[in-house]
Amino acid sequence: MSGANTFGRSFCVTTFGESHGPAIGCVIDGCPPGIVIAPEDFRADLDRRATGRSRFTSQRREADEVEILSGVYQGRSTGTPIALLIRNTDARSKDYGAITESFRPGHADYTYWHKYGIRDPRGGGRSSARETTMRVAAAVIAKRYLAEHHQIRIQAWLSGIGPFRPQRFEPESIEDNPLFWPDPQQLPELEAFMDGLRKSGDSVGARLSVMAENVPVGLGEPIYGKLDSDIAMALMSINAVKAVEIGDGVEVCEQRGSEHRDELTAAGFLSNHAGGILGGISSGQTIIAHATIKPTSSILVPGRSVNLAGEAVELVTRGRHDPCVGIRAVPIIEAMIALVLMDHVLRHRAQCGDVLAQTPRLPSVTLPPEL
Ligand code: EPS
Repeated sequence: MSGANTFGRSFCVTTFGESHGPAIGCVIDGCPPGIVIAPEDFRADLDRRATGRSRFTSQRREADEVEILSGVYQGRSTGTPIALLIRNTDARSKDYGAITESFRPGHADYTYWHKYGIRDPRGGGRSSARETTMRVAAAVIAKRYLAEHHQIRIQAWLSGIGPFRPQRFEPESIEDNPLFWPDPQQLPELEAFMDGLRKSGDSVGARLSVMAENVPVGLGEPIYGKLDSDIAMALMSINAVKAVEIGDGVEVCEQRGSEHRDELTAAGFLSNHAGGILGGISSGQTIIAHATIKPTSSILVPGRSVNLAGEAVELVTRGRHDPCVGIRAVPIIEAMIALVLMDHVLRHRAQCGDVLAQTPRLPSVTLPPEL
């Protein structure tokens, strides 16, 4: 398959559209029939991802109204391709006049230009964070199916901004603040940091964590369809992600086997260093993953670059940009986990739906994530 704009093997999502084109959209093929879907069901997650909802994000204000073009009849999915469309309503392409002839340092401008020999510089075209809107929309349907059929619940949060790390984990406060931060006591300090950053015209990176509870044992297809390799691919495919970790991630370098292994008892696993995946297959424990996102490259701090002729230029990116694009990635990371799990639930049912294991499944215990 050339082009690579389709994700998943059984629950297949193709996204299309550019940041400043007339619309963005997706086609979902392989969706089970009978799922209740209405345009307003997309609102909550699209709002969590959207720009312009707090002073810590880009001030572009998109309506993000979803039109359901096909695949839904009388409010239920029919099993035929579901096409969703969102029209772009607040693009301001003149902001991009300065970069049509040169390349933002740290941005995909340079690589798109050399790969395709043509690029849509307006809003970053397809390399824009706008592209992630349709991932979130498609995942609303996946999340609903996973919740109804498996009681799977997915929640992400910000687990790092620049030098800050949460000192405590209070899950109920994640959705109560615009930074999706789990430690409310740190918010005044963090908000002051973000305000200072915005005034300086610079940007900062972020780390995100996500957990999926009630995932059944058995999802994932070794060797090349491991659940963790598909999660890694899904998270790394989000624009600006530079690192992905599962469970204890890079911390395993310092661990002993006796420490890392998650011991089994009849009452459940005693720890979750593995992040809910053993040998590429879900263990029935909570799935835990992390993604680290680079600082946005569209910043007001002047930087050296070259123009199309290869001559030296100094570049400042004006316009409406995110000082920390990672903040808006919380629902995006949840969406990608939902799409991977949805795909694997359907794949598992197709191949192994008849398998009966003789050993009782260990109860799933949700342990507080390591900070
Ligand atoms: C983006 C730059 C800004 C953001 C945009 C992502 O776009 P513009 O320059 O057109 O105002 O607002 O994000 C969205 C519009 C969105 O919906 O996520 C970028 O360079 O990635």
